[in-house]
Amino acid sequence: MGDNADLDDDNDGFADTYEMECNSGPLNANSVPTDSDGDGLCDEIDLDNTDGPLWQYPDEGGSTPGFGLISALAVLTLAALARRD
Ligand SMILES: [Ca+2]
Ligand SMILES: [Ca+2]
Ligand SMILES: [Ca+2]
Ligand SMILES: [Ca+2]
Repeated sequence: MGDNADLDDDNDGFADTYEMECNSGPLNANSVPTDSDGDGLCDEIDLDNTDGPLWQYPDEGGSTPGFGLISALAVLTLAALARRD
């Protein structure tokens, strides 16, 4: 497969686009993204590098039960705060 069509040019298991986002080398199999908390997202795009492998924010591509409720409450809180001004 040519490099243009290959999503993982160095075959280290991380896609080229992901490696670029994570500041690791997409053409160097020895250069892989750093994932401090092991949740599958490299530190560069992980919103919290210390929250452990079982937690991913929805923004990180995972799904977290209950987050919909939390975010709804956050929106309501922000709206309430905004109205106070
Ligand atoms: Ca790669
Ligand atoms: Ca690499
Ligand atoms: Ca991580
Ligand atoms: Ca994380």
